[in-house]
Amino acid sequence: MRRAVCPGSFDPITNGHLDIIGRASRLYDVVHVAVMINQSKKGLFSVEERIALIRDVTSDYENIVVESHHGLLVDFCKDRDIPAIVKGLRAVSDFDYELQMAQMNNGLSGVETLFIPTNPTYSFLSSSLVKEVAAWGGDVSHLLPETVHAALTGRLAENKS
Ligand code: COD
Repeated sequence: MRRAVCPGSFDPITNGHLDIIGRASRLYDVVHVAVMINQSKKGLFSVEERIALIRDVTSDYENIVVESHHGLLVDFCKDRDIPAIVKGLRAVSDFDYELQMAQMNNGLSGVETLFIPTNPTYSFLSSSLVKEVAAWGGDVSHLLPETVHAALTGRLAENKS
């Protein structure tokens, strides 16, 4: 079985993430989507909420498993016998840090990182930008799956009241 992981914060999942996950699912038998827990960064959504949203928007795929992990990504890979990390590359600005992480992860455990070029429609898209624009009332509905957009709108309204 060829396995890969798509890791991230996914706070929340965007169409850019979903595009990469969908493309990875055509290349591997099983794709693990790992919501990496960073306790020093308070998210807009809890880890459980992020997992529920990802499960909802990937429900049409039969080979995607959604999980969370607290710790090193290489340990997540080791525990599940995953030899490949799949990342999306948006722009040159992503490259430096992604290269550092890929080389560190390879040096730590031999795991390989494969980069998929972003769909140009989503090359500017990040969860943080979407949250910022939505918080100021901008329309981000075309950048998120429908359920995620509804969850984001709801959460921002809750936080305002
Ligand atoms: N188009 C294409 N791909 C995209 C887009 C887009 N518009 N947006 C995001 N992506 C892809 C990128 O590959 C990105 O890396 C990934 O989705 C996740 O994005 P985010 O923003 O949700 O998550 P990040 O960048 O905060 O994730 C960083 C990790 C959590 C993966 C990283 O910090 C990590 O591996 N942490 C675990 C601890 C660890 O092992 N640290 C040592 C690393 S060497």
